Amino acid sequence: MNPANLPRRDFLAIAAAATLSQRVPLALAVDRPRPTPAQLTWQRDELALFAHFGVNTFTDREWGDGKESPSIFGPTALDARQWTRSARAAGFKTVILTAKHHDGFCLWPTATTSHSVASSPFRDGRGDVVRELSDACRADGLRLGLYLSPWDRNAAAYGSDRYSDFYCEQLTELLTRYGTVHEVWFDGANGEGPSGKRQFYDWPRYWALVRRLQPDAVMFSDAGPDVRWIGNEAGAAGETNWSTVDPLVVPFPGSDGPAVLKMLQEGDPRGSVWRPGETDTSIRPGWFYHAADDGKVRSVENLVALYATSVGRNSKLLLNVPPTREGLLHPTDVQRLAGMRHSLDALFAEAITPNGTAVGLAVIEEDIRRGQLVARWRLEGQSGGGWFAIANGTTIGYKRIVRFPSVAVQRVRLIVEESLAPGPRPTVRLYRG
Ligand code: FUL
Repeated sequence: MNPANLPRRDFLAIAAAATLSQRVPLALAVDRPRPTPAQLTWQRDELALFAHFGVNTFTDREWGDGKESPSIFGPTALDARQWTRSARAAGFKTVILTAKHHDGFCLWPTATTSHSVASSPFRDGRGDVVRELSDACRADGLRLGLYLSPWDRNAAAYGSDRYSDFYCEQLTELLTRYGTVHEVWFDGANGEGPSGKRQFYDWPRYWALVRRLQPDAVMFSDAGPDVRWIGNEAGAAGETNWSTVDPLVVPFPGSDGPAVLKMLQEGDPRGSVWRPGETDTSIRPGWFYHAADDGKVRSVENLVALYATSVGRNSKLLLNVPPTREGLLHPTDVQRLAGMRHSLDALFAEAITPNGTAVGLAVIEEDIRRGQLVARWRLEGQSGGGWFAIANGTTIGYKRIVRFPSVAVQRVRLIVEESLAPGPRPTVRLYRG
């Protein structure tokens, strides 16, 4: 139900409730952090596909130790177009590839180490998975994202000052050879290297390099700087989820502790920077493909619920769908992705105007170009007599999806009970659910 299509009395009821019930503002809306164009595009995309692929695919492990021989990397039928076509058909807008995972094996022919596809049987040592994926993304109109694990269990330099140079060289290759890279994905994993030492990561240097080479890319990590980890790998953003954070609470990836976790999950209404949360989780129990998990792929119902606990809680869903040893997305996974799309399309096919019909699902949205303001809201319905609450919550942000027991109502209105500042009225669309 777009407000423009509302009967006039409902429009007035919602407008009045939204403006009159706001509490004393904490600040002017113009002072609030707002998304950059790249952050806005990132959020509106809603869905990104994660592809964990590498030597672990062939050893059946989740974390390689860096001692794997490149000779084991031999996908027999790799077809990156099959990945991107499946992703696109399911409404995903970006594919993020593990260009290098903790084992250090590089999926592109890097000049920094021989521990790469160039030493493998894949395409007789002339293969480049990053190139094939970037070409496929371009062909199917998808964005490309790359994950370069800072933890490298193969690199001899790991644990020494030289490692940052090595890491920056790898970043430079990835960010200069393949055209536009839209997201650069950093995790904070930090373990012992071959030298038996932990590594000091020079995050300001890495981030500055990415900004220089790909100014429009968003950078993901616990600490952003552009988008933050949501704090778990189970697929659930906080029910309260601000896109603003206090950067001092999570200064670098790998920061730890209860305050960090709360900041990742919920953000901070008084936070000084815009850093929305990305919810990464896997369609299978692990991140890498294991044939033994073929019967444990998330169901369509589960994926629809996942959409609601991520995108529907002001986050973005990064769903991992790991390629098999052939180098293809597994048919079961592809079928579940298509089922998810079909179910979401059916669920949101037609917004309804109540008029006595039962509603069971609402999609509430703030215009986040103006920042995020709503701190508490209540959805009310009216059937015959007075108004009664049908749902309530805290934050809204880009999108809040709320399901409630179906109720027949004549009209609905959204009451904004608490807002950080006066701002645009959130929109409400209703569905049968
Ligand atoms: C973590 C890694 O340790 C996991 O293997 C996986 O890649 C996950 C997405 O990030 O930090």
